[in-house]
Amino acid sequence: MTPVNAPAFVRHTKLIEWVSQIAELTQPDHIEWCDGSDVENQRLLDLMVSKGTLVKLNEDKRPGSYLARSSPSDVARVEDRTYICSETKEDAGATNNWAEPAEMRHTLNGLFKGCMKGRTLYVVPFSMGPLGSPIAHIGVELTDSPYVVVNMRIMARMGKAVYDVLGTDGEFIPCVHTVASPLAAGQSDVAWPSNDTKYIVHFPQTREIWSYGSGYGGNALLGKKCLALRIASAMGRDQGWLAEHMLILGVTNPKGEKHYVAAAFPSACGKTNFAMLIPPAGYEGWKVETVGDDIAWIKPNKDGRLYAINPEAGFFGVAPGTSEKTNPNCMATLHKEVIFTNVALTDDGDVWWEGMSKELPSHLIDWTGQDWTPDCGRKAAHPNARFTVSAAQCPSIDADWENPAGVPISAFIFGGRRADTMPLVSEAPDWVNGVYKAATMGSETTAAAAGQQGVVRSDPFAMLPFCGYNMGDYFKHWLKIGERLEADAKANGIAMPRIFQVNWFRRDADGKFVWPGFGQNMRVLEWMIDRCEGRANATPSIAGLVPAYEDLHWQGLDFTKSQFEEVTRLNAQEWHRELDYHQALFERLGDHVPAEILACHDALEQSLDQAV
Ligand code: TSX
Ligand code: MN
Repeated sequence: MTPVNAPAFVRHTKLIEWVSQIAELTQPDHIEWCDGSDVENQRLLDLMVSKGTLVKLNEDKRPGSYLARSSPSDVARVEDRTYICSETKEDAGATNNWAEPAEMRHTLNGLFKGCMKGRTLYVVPFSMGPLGSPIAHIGVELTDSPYVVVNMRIMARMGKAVYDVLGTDGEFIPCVHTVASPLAAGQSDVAWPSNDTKYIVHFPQTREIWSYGSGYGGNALLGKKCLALRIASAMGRDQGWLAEHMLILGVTNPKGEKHYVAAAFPSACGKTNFAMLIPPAGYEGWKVETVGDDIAWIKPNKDGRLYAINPEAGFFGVAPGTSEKTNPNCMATLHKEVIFTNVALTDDGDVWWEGMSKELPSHLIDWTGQDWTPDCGRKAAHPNARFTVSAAQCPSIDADWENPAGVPISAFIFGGRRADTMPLVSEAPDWVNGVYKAATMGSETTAAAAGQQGVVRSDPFAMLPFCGYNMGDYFKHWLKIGERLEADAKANGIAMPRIFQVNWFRRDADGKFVWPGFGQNMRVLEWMIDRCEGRANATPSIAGLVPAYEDLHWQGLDFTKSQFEEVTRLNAQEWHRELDYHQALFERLGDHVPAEILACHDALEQSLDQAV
């Protein structure tokens, strides 16, 4: 192997050796060591405009912004092509695809041979978490996609400064990505190269990521789901911390009491909207500030508290449904320097998507590049269309969002989309019951996703697609963190983080949403903060500790006691069915489910029998 030349700012011998190895395997025409500079970024953007990968948007309406249209066969994460290659199948657990590591290495070695021919290999150094933070981790992604480079620059701290932190022998997580579309000499490229064969592969033991055939989102921006969740969850298990699929927000009341909460929701529950919530009328003097909208890395501190960072630097959010009504902070964030993917293009060079405005534009270019009119019968934007934008541009960004020490977490929130059974809000009586709640959470599949309504799909901790090891062991890890925290908190005379469950999506008999949601969720946040401060009332129930109508504040909203009854009613029959769902989940997960969790289930069944 002949070592490749690296610029002077790269002083890490092992890294240069690894790049040389991968270059020998993948055979790129060129190698570029990215420095993350504005000049480099603009050069790549211009290159992609000239190749048709990007459309430059109207500079007056959307300064510095671009639109990418992916191949219609490359529009989302591919869970059935995602592998956790731990030593044993048991360690990956029932919820992950597993392949024997040596066998998978052999497969990948064959696939990656010559896969970058005719392309440039970009070396992309990035930090997940503020540069140099003790909670942060470094990755280096080798990719043949310039689209990945410009997106990684927004989503992570990317560039030269990472090499300074790495030094000559610092640790990094190697990530190899290819669109798997080699070009023969003279062969012209397509706007969005990809391959019908796709592999998203994780080796948790050696902490490596290999991604083949897709250029989209979590399949290709390897710092996000692959590193910050799947690999990091396994690191957290080994090192005593948590890598979670959670937003982080700070709430401040008019007295100036500030609490940070971390919240996990499955997809299509409006995580980004909640992270950027604007307090409604009646909440003058309150503030909600955003630390992150998707991922939290959380470490127990000696003081007995949990401290969380957002490992990301940007938002890679779903565009459809985002509007001035649903999320004004997000709309403001998108005013400049955005990369849009698979949204529609307006005639004046701006973007549009379903749900952005009530009035439909009379003409658009849709996400496939075709003419679109309101009566054409097709969607203008793909339902999974995305924006990539710097978190620093968010008007509600928290002053401490880049604090290397993280922010102290007062409470966890777990939620799902449920038409019935689950009340608006409940609190777990203790940590173990909180872990039970999170372990058994689920969401109704939307009609679009499953072709049917009302089917509850379990999504423990909203981590089903993102846990890099056995889900039962993951529950155990949460219990262990709780035990450690309980001891440290007690010694320091401080309260444990509380664990809440919410449901913004209860429906009445006519199928109408009963809870107004969005900014009005502030009322639920207020109750949680008051619980943390030891002020608010709660009553035990089968769903945990729940507020009565009088325990929430209703200033500024006309919401009657009977409406409250609709969003909080507990029904024994529904709960019997619910506990059956939990039983089925535990059977599926197998014998790694902790005994404490099974004991919670038994206790719930008993109290349900007694209550009826
Ligand atoms: O994001 C949502 N949140 C959290 C906001 C802080 N959404 C959107 C989910 C899709 C991504 C919600 N949708 C929420 C919610 O709290 N609630 C609902 C359901 C709902 C939808 C519309 C109305 C009320 C509730 N009302 C009107 O349309 C007038
Ligand atoms: Mn997510």
